[in-house]
Amino acid sequence: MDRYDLCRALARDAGKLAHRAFGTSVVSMKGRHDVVTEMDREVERFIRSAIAARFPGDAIIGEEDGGSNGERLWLIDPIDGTANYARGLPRYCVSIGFVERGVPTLGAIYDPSNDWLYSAAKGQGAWLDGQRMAVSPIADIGAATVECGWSMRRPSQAYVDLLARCMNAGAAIRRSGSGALGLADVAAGRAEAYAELHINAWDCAAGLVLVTEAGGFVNDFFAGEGVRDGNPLIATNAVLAGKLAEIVGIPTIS
Ligand code: LIP
Repeated sequence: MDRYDLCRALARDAGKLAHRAFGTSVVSMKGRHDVVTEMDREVERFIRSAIAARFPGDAIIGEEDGGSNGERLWLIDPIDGTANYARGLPRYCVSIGFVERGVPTLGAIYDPSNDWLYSAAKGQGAWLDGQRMAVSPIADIGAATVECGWSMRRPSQAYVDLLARCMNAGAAIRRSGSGALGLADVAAGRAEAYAELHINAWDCAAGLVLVTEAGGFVNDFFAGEGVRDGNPLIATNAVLAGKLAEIVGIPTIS
């Protein structure tokens, strides 16, 4: 079993484990509007042990138990959209990304509520189960839907200003509570863009591969200390990239 096969199989198996406690797992708070459940921790342990058993030399960083960087690095969000998961809202996923020497090369996102497996490997396209995915061709920001991810990691006013810039440009706005599924929607052409002022590497590593392999554009998220500290993120098609970068305030397009 190679790393891509493992990534996909693990995302699905971990998602089925998570779904057993959907809406019922014991909840605690890591901070304001920052939810964690007992199942987050159990799922991350499940994923970590499977990776360590097959690829013991690889590094692993997970949302709940951290970890250290390495040339071959797995980035795990055991439950992305935890606030939705905890309340029984069917908009959450397991996200597993793999980064080799700073380049994201594998990704799998499993949505248990729909039994949808999104996957991509560098140079092998992006897939929703057996269907090839492609980003939306819409080139007019005034006809675009932009999902604006949100967390308390940036000031509320900065988020309000982001929304205002998107809406003043004519875009429709969405915020669904799962950054990984928001990126999967861009890869599937269900939204024209995903933007967030700050997102963590484990939330987006898999989705970055999905979007690029679906013909889309992402900023250089892993620049600087992106793995350790996170970064701003835009994911869209090539035509809207410049406009999105201006709206979000990402200084350069890589
Ligand atoms: C996620 C955040 C992300 C946000 C998502 C989700 P989770 O956290 O880290 O920035 O846009 O909506 O809330 O669900 O993995 O704790």
